[in-house]
Amino acid sequence: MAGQGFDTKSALVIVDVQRGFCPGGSLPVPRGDEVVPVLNAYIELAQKAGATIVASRDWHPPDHISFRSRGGPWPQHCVRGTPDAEFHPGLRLPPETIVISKAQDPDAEAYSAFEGTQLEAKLKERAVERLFVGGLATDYCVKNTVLDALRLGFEVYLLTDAIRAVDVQPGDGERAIQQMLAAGAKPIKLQDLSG
Ligand code: VGL
Ligand code: ZN
Repeated sequence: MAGQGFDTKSALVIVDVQRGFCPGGSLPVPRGDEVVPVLNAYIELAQKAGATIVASRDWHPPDHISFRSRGGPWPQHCVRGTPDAEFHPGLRLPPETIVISKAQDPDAEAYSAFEGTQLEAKLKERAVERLFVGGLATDYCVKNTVLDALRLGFEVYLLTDAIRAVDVQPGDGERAIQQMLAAGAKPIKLQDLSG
């Protein structure tokens, strides 16, 4: 037992667990859907402890700069208001979940859930000091969210059993994990919390 569980000064931050990033979606992360049952277990623990629960979502306009139609690296994905942008239907988000919609500016990429959103303000409002971050994808939005959180002074736990990588290049996910840990994130798994 790590003794580092959820409390009222903690937030569970679930990054981009959307249909579009799961098998069958427009930008599928290999085995992306495997994070869903694990995150549901974290959600239960967080709820019991009175922690804040945040879910970010990629919420692009149809002409987003990251799309191939505009010379970007990605197929069109997670266009706001479409089924592809919905949270994975198996993810049991409680009604009080704070939903953060990101990367809405057509002309700017924004991988971090903090970039151009109210996330930092909402966490500060609740006096949250410690974040538990999981979701999709390890090598893009999870990485950038974790690195921003550390820069902003949050204590950050990386949920290593609730992340999956795109791995455009083999090893990208593993390198992203090493980068997050080197920057100060602490790795944690469900079994460390639930004993
Ligand atoms: C993401 C690629 C493009 C992510 C978002 O959520 O990790 N990856 N847009
Ligand atoms: Zn995107």
